[in-house]
Amino acid sequence: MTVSSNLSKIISFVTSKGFQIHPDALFLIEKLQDDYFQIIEDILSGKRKRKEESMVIITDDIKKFVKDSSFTISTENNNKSKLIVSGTAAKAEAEHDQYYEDKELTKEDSSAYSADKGRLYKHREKTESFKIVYDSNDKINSGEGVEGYASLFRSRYEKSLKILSLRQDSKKVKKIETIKQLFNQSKINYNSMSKELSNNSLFAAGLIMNKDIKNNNYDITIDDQTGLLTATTYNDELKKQISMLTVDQMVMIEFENNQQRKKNTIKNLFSLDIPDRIPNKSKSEIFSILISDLHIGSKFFMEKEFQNFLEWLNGKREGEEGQAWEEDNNDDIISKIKYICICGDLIDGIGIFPNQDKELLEKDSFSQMDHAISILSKIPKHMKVFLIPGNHDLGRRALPQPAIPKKYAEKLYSLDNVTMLGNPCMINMEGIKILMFHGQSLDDIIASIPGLSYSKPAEAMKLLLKSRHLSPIYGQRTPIAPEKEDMMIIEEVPDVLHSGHVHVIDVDSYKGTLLVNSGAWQSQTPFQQTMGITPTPGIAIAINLSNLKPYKIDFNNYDA
Ligand code: D5M
Ligand code: FE
Ligand code: ZN
Repeated sequence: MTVSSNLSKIISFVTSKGFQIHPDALFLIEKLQDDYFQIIEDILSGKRKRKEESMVIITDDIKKFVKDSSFTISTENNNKSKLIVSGTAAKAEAEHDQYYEDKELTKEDSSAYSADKGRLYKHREKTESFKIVYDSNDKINSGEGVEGYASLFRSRYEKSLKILSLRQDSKKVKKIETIKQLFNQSKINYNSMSKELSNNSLFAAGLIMNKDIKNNNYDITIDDQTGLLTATTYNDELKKQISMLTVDQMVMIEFENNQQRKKNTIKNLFSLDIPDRIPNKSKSEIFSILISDLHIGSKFFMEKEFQNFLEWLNGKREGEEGQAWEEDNNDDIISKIKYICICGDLIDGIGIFPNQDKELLEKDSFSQMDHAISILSKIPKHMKVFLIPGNHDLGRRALPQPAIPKKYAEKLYSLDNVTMLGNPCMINMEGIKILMFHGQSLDDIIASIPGLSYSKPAEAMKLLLKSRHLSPIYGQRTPIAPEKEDMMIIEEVPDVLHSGHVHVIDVDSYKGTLLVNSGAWQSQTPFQQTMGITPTPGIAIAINLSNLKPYKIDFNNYDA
């Protein structure tokens, strides 16, 4: 990389943040080489915290920053020569420990550093930088029976309310109990209707208990832990809006109470939704591969295509190009791949549905697992693999699912480059937040929301973001465990939502979040045929983390 391109990168980075940089400071920071973007971020966040009026980065900002981080700066020839970032070994070590504590990197990353002591900045560029933001596996602690479900829904309501409270108009929300008291008071004293009621608009928020289509109206009933409230609409636009909501998701209703008709008439409806935003991007061009649903052990597992994929990962297929989801090609993806996300259904399992054994090549899940392990161990060791379970894998079936238990996958746990996680989980990869969820609930969503189909799973995934919940519908096909805490709520907005389960590749985006359904490596099974599901197997999705651009890499019709 030339110096001038470094300088222009720094300038455009700083200006993209709404700041400017003094030429001397630019010269100084450029000498810091590898880590200047992080340093600029830290300087700007310090400036914002101190509410500084100046929007210009000057040399003092940089010197102050570098000193703060316990390194000393020594400059030679009046700043004209190289700026040396030096420190004692102990200082560097402490900084290193802090860095890895902050990033929660794995031991092997950390020990790799030790072999290269003193070259911290250089090293940061080379190692992968990831953090498990949350892993449902770590929190699984089932409640008991009915009390478990009561606390699960209490948790869902409370977490949803917290998300809702970020909306300005949510301040007007009243408890249903309070609203009912207001109604009773105004019934007793007809002449003096309370101010709240005469204001016309009331706000309530709760989980949707019921949606009821009548001839020309739509009723919706919500529960906010203090009571139930039913509201009605005759308006076509609102009726359509209600049809797109799932039961058991949180909704805020603005309504008016019509005393004569004894009805609450809906004026507006709001789901939690995600805010429109610009997603995070990694600083350098790093790729993450998204795949799912291998179904190893099934007669329909496409082993040949998957071996092609493994060969490609191992660089044995030079010249194969990734096809951009839209237009231009990228012929150099392999050298930039650092991560592989596998979104569940690693094996086909046994007894998952009636007569499944007729579709199995390997009729016990242990031999399926052994096969799976021998396949996954062919992934190059410098690529970090994140693996979550699906409904065909070993372990608990109900959501949230713990990581595939160690007793069934000892060897996978011993592979240095594999991290076993629960379903769902969120990983911060080079600054990009990827939410991984196998996607079991998509069946219920596709079945209950008009206009959705198995051929466009990303449309169904949008509903997950809108409802801020990965499995909003309770009591249908998706088993949900009576956990004390609802871990399926989407508390943190992801940059990428990765699912599988549907076996159909689909990529879309919603309010800045990239939605990826990463298809399958299993051809159409007789069961899927009877269900009318046409999979699109044998394709991997690669994501350029520096711009969230998706690439489709098709391993069908490749020569062996
Ligand atoms: O799911 C593979 C595909 O089959 C996916 O599109 C969902 C669909 N599927 C799975 N189970 C059912 C049931 N019980 N009814 C209808 N459709 C279903 P996989 O999890 O890989 O079997
Ligand atoms: Fe599957
Ligand atoms: Zn599945």
